[in-house]
Amino acid sequence: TSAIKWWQKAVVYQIYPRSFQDSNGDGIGDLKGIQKRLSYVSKLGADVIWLNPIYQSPNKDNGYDISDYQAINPEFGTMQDFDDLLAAAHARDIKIVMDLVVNHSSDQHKWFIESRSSKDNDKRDFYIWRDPVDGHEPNNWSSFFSGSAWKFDEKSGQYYLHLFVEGQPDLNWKNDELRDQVYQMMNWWVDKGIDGFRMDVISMISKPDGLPDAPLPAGNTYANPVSLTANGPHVHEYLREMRQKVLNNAELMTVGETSGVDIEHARKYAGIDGSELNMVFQFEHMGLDDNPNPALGKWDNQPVSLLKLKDNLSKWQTELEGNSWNSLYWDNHDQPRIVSRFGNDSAEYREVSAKMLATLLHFMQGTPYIYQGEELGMTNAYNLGWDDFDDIEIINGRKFIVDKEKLVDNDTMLDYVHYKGRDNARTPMQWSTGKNAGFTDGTPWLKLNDNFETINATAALADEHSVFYHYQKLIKLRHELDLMTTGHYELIDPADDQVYTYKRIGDDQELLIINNFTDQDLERDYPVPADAQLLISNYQDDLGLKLRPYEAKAYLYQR
Ligand code: TEU
Ligand code: CA
Repeated sequence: TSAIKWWQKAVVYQIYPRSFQDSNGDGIGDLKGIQKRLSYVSKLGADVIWLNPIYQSPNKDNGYDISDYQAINPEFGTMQDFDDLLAAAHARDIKIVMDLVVNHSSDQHKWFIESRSSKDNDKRDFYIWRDPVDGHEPNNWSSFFSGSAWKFDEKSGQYYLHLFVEGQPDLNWKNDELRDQVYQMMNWWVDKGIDGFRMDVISMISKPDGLPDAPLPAGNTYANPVSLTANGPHVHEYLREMRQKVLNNAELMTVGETSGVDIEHARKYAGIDGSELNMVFQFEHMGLDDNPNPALGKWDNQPVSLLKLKDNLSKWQTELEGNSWNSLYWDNHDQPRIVSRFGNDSAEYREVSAKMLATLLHFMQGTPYIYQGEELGMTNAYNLGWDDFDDIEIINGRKFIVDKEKLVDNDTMLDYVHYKGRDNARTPMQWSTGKNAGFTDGTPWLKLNDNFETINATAALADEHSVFYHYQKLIKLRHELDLMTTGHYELIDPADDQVYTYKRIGDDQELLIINNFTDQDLERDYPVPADAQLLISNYQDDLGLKLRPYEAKAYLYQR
């Protein structure tokens, strides 16, 4: 077996700067606030921080629409604040990975302003412009945030492509000069000493030749283009070029957010030959509870099927072993809170089910990601209503699904948003029982979850049995026990629809990880050796294979 790489044993803590910690009372989290909370991240034990975009942006999609890649959004602070944060993190042995958003820019970026100014501008080809076809959009693609993916520009009589919102025109990676400018910008950050890049929708940078229509489900107006835009004809070539021109210039951690990736392409993006990226961040397990109606996409409120989840996670564990590398995650800024989705956020079971989900995930192969507040068992925010939401996906989703297409009524949609909406993850971090949960002295940019008096970091740190300390222990185990990184995965009882049990098998030791996914008392009869060591569990006493609601445990023993 080849040597373990540092990023294979690392645990990443994701910070959504806008919602983490405000330092100046304007209600918006900022870089100084993050610096103040580094000791918290250290205490948890994470090795790496992934920062969501902090660059200059008109915030049409909360920083994922960048108007200057080499400037800090003044809401978050200054470049000096960034340099200070990087130095302070490094002083604590914490690395910082930056979000890289280069599938698209903002429509306020100087490149797009020039590109749109006329058909013969020398930046015209930095973006994807097409003539109308029969007075309509050039093809039937939908934007991931509802409606058409094309915007008509009156001035030049052409449409431009935006896979996300109008303010996020897609960059044309076929253009050599564009790619060169992107690499220069990346090298500028590398020279600053950052530790890596999380690459936003990097699987979509190469569009299919001729931009053909996507398959249109009956009754739909626009078609989801992901099967055509993901893993396009030149994507691997571009990433290999990026490896040569940027990524080999320093010891970096690189993670590709690869929507629409399959096993075949994951093996290329994240192959152990190191020719592209270190790891993929893929979405299949996050799509298992999507609506069966493609026009509704992610919008639904039905629980996931454990059998589907087992099948999917097991596929990725098995198929990437020995050839490429995956990320492990439940939560991020685009997903609802996992305890409310795959767990149980009732007062009775919130903590125990949050710890079960953590245990299930962290013993798998891959690099674990923890999204701010997940380590507290933060829940979805049911107290937010239509007037409170900020997320463009929610706002456009309602306009399209309820108002325009009338697919569901307002109340059903609200139910879906409370279950799946991105703002569930974006409410401010809950630090204490104080004013605004200790997030800000001012008015928070997004309403707080009203459960912060019960669920907050101060309470968690004071309780040795909290979700926080369970995560801390999982991180410590990963650092100490190489088997968590290297062991061969084996699913036990694939047809058991109540308990998710698997092994990680090494040369002379093995781990057995048992997770009761239900609120029932159950019993199982796995052969556990008498001298097996119980490494971690989410109950304080041990009843062996009599499993209480959401009980999770991991045993280590000699083979
Ligand atoms: O998300 C990419 C992506 O695949 C989204 O469609 C995601 O699945 C969706 O948000 C889930 O509801 C990235 C960023 O993580 C997201 O925050 C951005 O909005 C998006 O790219 C555009 O930059
Ligand atoms: Ca602030």
